Amino acid sequence: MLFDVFIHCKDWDTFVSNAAYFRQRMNEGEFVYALYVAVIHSPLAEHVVLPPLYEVTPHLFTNSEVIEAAYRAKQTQTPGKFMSSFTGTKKNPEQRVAYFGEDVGMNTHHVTWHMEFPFWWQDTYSHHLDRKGENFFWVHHQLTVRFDAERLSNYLDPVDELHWEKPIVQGFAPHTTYKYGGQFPSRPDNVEFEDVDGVARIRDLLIVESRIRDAIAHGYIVDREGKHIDIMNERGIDVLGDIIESSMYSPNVQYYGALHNTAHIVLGRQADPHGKYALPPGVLEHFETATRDPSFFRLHKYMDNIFKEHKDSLPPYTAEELKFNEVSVEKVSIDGQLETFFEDFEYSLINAVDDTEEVEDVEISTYVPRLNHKDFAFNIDINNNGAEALATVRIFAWPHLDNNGIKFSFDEGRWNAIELDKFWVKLNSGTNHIVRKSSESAVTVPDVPSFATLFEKTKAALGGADSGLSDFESATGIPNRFLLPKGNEQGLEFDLVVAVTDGAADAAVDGLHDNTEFNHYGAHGKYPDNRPHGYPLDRSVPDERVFEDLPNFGHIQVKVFNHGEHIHNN
Ligand SMILES: [Cu+2]
Repeated sequence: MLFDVFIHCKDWDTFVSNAAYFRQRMNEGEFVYALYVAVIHSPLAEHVVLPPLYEVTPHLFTNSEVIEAAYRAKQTQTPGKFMSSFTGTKKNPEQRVAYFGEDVGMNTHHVTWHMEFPFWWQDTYSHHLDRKGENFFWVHHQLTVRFDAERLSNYLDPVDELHWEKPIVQGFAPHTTYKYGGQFPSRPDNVEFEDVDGVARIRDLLIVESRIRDAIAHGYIVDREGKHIDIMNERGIDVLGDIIESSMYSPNVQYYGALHNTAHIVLGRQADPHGKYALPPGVLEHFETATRDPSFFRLHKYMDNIFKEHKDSLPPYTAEELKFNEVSVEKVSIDGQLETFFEDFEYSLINAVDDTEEVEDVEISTYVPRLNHKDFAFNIDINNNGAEALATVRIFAWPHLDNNGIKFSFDEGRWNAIELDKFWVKLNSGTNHIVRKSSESAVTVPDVPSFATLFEKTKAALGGADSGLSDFESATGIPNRFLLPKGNEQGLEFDLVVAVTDGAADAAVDGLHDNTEFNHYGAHGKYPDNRPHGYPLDRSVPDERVFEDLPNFGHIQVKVFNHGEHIHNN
């Protein structure tokens, strides 16, 4: 309802006045959520840069131990800077990849994506969210394959999919607390699923799953009126995404249910499925905290495999469809080392503690280690024997070997491919040398400056200076720090592939080659790429010679190193 109020405001003054009024009267969490979604979508709030959520609601991003220290600092009026550590201990193998699921930037990415594409969105608010269902598949698919690459970097097996009739292998102790309402519940290892009162029975989830798998096998979805919607085409994935999430775009919620949303709640409530202990909702029930729990990735592996069933049912691309006139990729190489490291990142906890006018604020912050990578650039040499042409360049990488040291087949590899970049260029006749920097990746976003910096720059802008904040207008994307998986000491080997395809055929809007700021996940207006997400690796590849013989396709081996470097800031 609060979002409704904001989105229907007709001018800036009304919008801001309503925000100020309801800030005093609404539940804090609801207020922040409604305001953020409204700022992202309202035409009135275009160009507004939202402060990083980990500084607005720090409770959802750091440990209760750190939050307690913050309260003590405030009470005793002693400034403090506290170390946040990841939740487990070395006895838990999952701890080796906690830097991924518990990263404040990753958590922000996940919640921001869900704010760009709310499952409850209705087009009557203002506009249609183009390819929302497909985007739902793709953003979570990328999290799934990226997490597996992090696991390989740390000598862990890939994630197994969740199974309703088998125990939830990993437990989770969140060490996280609500600002109001107590600790997030914990779950021991190997819990068996139980029905959740008032939410769903496990057998209902199994039934809904089998209806979805049936639709995939049939190649069509049955809508509310009983009409068939064909999904055996490149737009099928979009309808399936709407159904599986499910969103208001689902053509038949009554029949296909809301597998993903219900699963999050059912999994999140396994600590108190019958509400006997009045425990608050689990971490899986908030977008900010969900990726902290390793079972998030089990749940999404399960969804991802349903999507795979559909993608694999579509006819593979032929060489004819994939080739691009007279264009060939001559050489692909990397400038610099693909190397990752850890660094301490500090952010303010001032909003974690309550504020009163009589009590002075003191500086309270936390720092946490986080993954980053050294700068590098892709070098791509392209030969164009035809006339000047617009081209789409798509760069992916997949681990060369699986957890048993066995080489991935092309077909397994392409499904595990991490999308590193996608951009449009104008190719001249003859040779073209393209240098694309890691910082330019369209799938990533830079870190939003701190609240304090945003205040300063805004003040300066009011005084006439350029705010210099336009890079941060959209925070929807993977943090650029996470562009590369961690890798390891010996270098984790990846297959890096570059597909150069016909830009004129791919582009859904004009002038893409001029736009280097194109936001990969952006929801406003028409999605700029006509091709399905993951193209041309989104469909099964029964014969890899189709790709290996394709002139406009480059394929090299690279290694990602991590030498244990950690840059401390204190
Ligand atoms: Cu999600």
